[in-house]
Amino acid sequence: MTFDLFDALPTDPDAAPAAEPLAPGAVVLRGFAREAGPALLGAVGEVSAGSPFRHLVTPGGLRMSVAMTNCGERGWVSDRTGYRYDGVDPDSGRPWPPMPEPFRQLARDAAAAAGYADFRPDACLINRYLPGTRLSLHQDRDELDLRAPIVSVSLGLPATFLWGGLRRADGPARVRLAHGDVVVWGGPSRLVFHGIAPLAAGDHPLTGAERINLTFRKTR
Ligand code: MD3
Ligand code: FE
Repeated sequence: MTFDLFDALPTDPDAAPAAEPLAPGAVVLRGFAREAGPALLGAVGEVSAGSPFRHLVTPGGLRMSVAMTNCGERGWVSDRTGYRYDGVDPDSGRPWPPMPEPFRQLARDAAAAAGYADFRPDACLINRYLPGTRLSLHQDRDELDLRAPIVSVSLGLPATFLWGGLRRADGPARVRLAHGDVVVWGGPSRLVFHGIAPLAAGDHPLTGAERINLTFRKTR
């Protein structure tokens, strides 16, 4: 029988997801957010009803291919004057929607599973990808406290995560991120260059032709 080996693999659906080291300080929790997926996506809908997705402009004047919104005390924004975290949504003129409780809980649990106790993010950037959308290699360094990790949650269509070294010139490694995968980026991995390859077309049962990525951040 061909499938004996596969049958022998652990398949207990209640088993805690394995924490797989990706690089020093970076831990992948495959499927960690799968159960919470529908609740998280519902909350994304509520956040984006208050602060709609928009394509920000880089300081260089380029329109970003990713559509973004935020929730929590502060949100990441970019315009001709630069990048910053802002307590006010520049489009609505009001504070960002509050961080939904399922967001807060998932970020906290994932950070704890990766060895970061008591993670309290004050910002969550929400990225929306459609087929063809990409995110070019960058570092996330607008946060004041670089000792805190960033927790990222992938929902919907799978993507190819590009992972550079600490220098932009280091060629990127590729990692597949699928629905429900959570990655905790801390320590030596906090300042790596990273991006997302152009999203392949597809149809996901929960999001259709979209990929949603949540990144939880402690910005101060
Ligand atoms: C490694 N988002 O929002 S998530 C971003 O899928 C961002 O939308 C990508 O890069 C996305 O800034 C990638 C994985 C990720 C997020 C933040 C990181 C990896 C990171 C910060 C530091 C190091
Ligand atoms: Fe990033």
